[in-house]
Amino acid sequence: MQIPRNGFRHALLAGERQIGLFLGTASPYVAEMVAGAGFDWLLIDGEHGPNDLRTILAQLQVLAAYPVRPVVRTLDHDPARIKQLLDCGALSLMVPMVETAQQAQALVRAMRYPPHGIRGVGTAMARAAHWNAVGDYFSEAERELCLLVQIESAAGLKALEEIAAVTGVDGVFIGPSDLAASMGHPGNPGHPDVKAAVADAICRVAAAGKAAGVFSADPAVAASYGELGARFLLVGVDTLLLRQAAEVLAARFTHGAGATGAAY
Ligand code: 3PY
Ligand code: MG
Repeated sequence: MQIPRNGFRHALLAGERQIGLFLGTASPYVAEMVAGAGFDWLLIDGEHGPNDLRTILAQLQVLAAYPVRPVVRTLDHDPARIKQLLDCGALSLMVPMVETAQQAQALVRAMRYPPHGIRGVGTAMARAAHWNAVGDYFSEAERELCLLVQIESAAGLKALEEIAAVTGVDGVFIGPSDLAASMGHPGNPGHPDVKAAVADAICRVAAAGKAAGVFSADPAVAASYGELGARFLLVGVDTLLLRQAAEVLAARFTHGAGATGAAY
């Protein structure tokens, strides 16, 4: 038995654009609902979404039946939590708040077994290794696992080239919301200075030879980041899609707003 091929990682390495959606409801049912919507990847959010190991596992299990590629965003840099996510079968991890090359190197080590890293061995308990049924899990994991680091602070921007140069970092995702806060514009990722910083960061990641990623729920802004060379884009959030659609429907019947259906 073999581990699944990590289509997300191979697509990034081949320079193919990946369009994705945030999953923030912590619900396998919702994950399955959007699994066939047409996105290339789905980001299960373990940083801000109310997820725990079991809700992440359940979402990975339902998504395994679909061609869409799941990526898990970690809560933090903790190697013990990273180990459990990998053992649960997450092939691609996105790690928030990376500000130095040393942090990126530590994350690479957290994802690798000795002698290249510090990941503990527990394949008998690991869905990832199909509970020891995968013949050579150790070398297959080395080949298929994908590490995306998030740069989302002024300090991270300063160290961008060193972070991107770390071997084992497959992609660098710019977080406009945290970057906006770090630049003194909390809640305003659309501020011109923030958009300029994001655009510059995308170009610098691409120039460093790594895949750049970014989020914008504004389709025009997301498209402009794509034109600059962002290879893995998040273009929406399931929670926002549901809340906004619910508001439009409610308003249509309660205040008359949206009665034209123009919001759709
Ligand atoms: C951010 O914008 O801060 C994110 O983490 C996601 O885009
Ligand atoms: Mg962020």
